[in-house]
Amino acid sequence: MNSALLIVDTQNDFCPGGALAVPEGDRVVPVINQLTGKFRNIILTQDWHPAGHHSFASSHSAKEPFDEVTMDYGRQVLWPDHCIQGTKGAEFHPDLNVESAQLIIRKGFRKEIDSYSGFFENDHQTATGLAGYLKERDVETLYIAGLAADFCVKWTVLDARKLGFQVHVVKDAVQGLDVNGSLDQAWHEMSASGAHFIESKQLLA
Ligand code: VGL
Ligand code: ZN
Repeated sequence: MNSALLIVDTQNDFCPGGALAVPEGDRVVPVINQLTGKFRNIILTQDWHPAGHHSFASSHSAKEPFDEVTMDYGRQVLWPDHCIQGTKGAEFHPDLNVESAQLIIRKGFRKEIDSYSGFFENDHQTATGLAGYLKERDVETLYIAGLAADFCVKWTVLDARKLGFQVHVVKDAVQGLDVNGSLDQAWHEMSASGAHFIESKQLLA
């Protein structure tokens, strides 16, 4: 059975010093780099927004980052401007081993809709193409790492489970933002979805 390492949004803006920094987000980088040696299939996702993206608080009058609004597709947290196409913040962390990746899925590139999951945009309907790619490559098991545990990692995990993939979240290779309890909730939701949790050392052994 084929497996793949799926590395979610390990980009400068989600690391300390970035526009939407995950506390200790950069801790995942050396862990992920060790894991890449163990996989033949490595896939990256990259948050990739145009300036003025509707998920940015700056695109709404009288809204602050981390406020919520209702979009056509449902609730949306508003974020500081981040991962703007072509900027340093949107680049992968400089120490991340990206050479071994065979596919980069960019997401969130349409102004009107956010995309947390690597599989679907936030309408939960518009596919990114990742599921088709994995299917054609006979990949059935995913090991998931990256940022942020409670947003893009969580939604990628939930969609992967819905699509029937076996999912292992590498616990020490993810870090969360924790907005109003979102991290605890994410662990519960991922667990309830049937995802498994492992430590990197179990994979490296
Ligand atoms: C993410 C918020 C906004 C993530 C991306 O990668 O978890 N979070 N855009
Ligand atoms: Zn984003």
